[in-house]
Amino acid sequence: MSPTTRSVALVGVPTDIGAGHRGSSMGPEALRVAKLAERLTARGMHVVDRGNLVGPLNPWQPPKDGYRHLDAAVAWNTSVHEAIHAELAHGHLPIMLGGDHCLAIGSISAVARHCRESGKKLRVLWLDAHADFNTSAITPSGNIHGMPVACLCGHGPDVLTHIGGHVPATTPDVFRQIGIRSVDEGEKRLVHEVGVDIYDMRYIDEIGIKAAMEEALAGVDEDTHLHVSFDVDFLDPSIAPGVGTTVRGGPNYREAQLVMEMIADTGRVGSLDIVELNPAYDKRNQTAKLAVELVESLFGKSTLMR
Ligand code: 6HN
Ligand code: MN
Ligand code: MN
Ligand code: MN
Repeated sequence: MSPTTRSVALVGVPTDIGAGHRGSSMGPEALRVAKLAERLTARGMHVVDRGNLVGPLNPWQPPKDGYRHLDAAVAWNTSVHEAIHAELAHGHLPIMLGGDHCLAIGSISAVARHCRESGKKLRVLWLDAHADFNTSAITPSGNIHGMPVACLCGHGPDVLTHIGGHVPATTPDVFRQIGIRSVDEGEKRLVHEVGVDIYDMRYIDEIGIKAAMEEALAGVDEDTHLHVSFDVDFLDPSIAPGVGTTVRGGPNYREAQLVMEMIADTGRVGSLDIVELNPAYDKRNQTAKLAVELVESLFGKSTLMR
């Protein structure tokens, strides 16, 4: 392995504990079947598949005090935090194979901790149809996958905001949310109040995906650790039906590719979540295959001729 070879660790987290539809627990295996490891290896990366973390089964209970499955979500996220932090501490680039998006509490708190320890600046690119900034007081569903960004910024139950031991795990200014088109009423007020930088679909329609990405990536430099949290429902459902929470009007195939290519051009990607992929809603694993194609672009595969 040459010293410049990126060493990548795949960490499967087979749970749908935070979601309102069952099935994203099958995401890690669908990504393996779609040849994620093989494709990254073909790009010259050194890939190790760590297998799957283990945790509680989904009890499929209604929400209690504004949260569905809070205890189990804490258990899964605690394991994720430790696993992702260990990979980073060893110099590996972790790719979390979700699982639903509540798991970003564990992964991003670990990345933030690693950045504090290594003196890096954190920037999180949150690719999603949703802002995921609900709290128990405003959530329409109680589903914790609608709450991870709020929890990471200190708005949430102690058992989730304290994962990793630093409260808040990070701050709203590190986030750039791209592709947003479904935000609940109370959630909208809260993201404005705390000042999350949101590149919603209306803005992207108006200025174009290239200009939006230039803004989202402004200020990224050699000291920046870029974390990409890729919720597959970011993509337009016409190309990515395999998610539980489809919202029309997302980026099309080429727009999504350009997003990944522009992130790759920075050369600063240090960690990645692939979440909310739901094989129960997919056909012939097409959404997993598309996610793998996009991840290849995120790591430098390009059709560029100049
Ligand atoms: N996701 N805002 C809705 C809720 O129930 O809080 C949907 C959240 C979806 C979360 O897709 O990661
Ligand atoms: Mn190692
Ligand atoms: Mn999400
Ligand atoms: Mn989403």
